[in-house]
Amino acid sequence: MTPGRPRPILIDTDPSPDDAVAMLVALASPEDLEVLAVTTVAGNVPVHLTAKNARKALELARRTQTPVYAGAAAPLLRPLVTAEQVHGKTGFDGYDLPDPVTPLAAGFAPDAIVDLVMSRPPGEVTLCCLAPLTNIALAMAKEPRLAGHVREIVIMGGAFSEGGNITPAAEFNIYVDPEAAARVLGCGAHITMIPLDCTHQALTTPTRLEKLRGIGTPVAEAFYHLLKFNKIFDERKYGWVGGPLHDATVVAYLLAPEIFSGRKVNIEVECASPLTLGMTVVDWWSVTGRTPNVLFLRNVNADAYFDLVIGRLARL
Ligand SMILES: [Ca+2]
Repeated sequence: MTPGRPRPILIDTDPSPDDAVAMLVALASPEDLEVLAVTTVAGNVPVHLTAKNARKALELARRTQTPVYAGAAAPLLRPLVTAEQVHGKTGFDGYDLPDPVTPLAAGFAPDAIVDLVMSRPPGEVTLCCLAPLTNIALAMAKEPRLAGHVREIVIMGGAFSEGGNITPAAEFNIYVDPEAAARVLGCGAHITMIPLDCTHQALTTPTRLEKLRGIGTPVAEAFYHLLKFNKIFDERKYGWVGGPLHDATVVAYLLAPEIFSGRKVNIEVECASPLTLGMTVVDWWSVTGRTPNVLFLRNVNADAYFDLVIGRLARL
């Protein structure tokens, strides 16, 4: 990694609006981040829709030079579970964006991940994981040296004392493909995880949404409506004012790590129990003696986070 050079990243994602905010904040920050590609996977909605939504967001922001690859259509071992109840049938309900005209990049996302990481020197590329970890696990299966070659893997996923959001025990991204998550958490790379404990502090309150809308650009207007649609479900579910802006925390962490805090801990993923499938078992108090494998970010300064996100979106 050359000092002063933007940090190369890959964004693996299943857009819904909070994923798209993460992508656009990264693309609006070329002095800090170089987005090599966006890779999409089945998650919030099926993969043909996540691949479409990623390109919708890039076209809205006029950043179509970033290649978008489509990846896995289903988890490694299990049938796909989606989240249309939160994001609507398209994954992007709440604001009509035109169908994209930019074609998908040729190739399968896990192959592209391997090629883009391995074509660079070791310790360069950071993987930003905003979705079930199927593509990443497949890439690691194809190229076992991948984990030793990345700089860092930053994952939005998991939960500790906050409990789950898809089952009482599990967070959605980990629950959808627990075997992939277990594979990635056990890979030996430098892994940072941003769980629900953290993202549930970062709510799209009316004041923050109005500030976003106040930018007055087409990007701001679209995300004002998309995030407003999203929070209807969350507000009903949690009884909060606003919904969590989960996935943009990953990019915010790369831009401003000082607004997050956490601890290096051991985390294992439950892959067997029907009751707690996909639970991230966080050894916060180090009671097991298992080697810490994850920097687990439990807190964020939410005002600083939204200032950063809104400030960067205002550039587009
Ligand atoms: Ca996501």
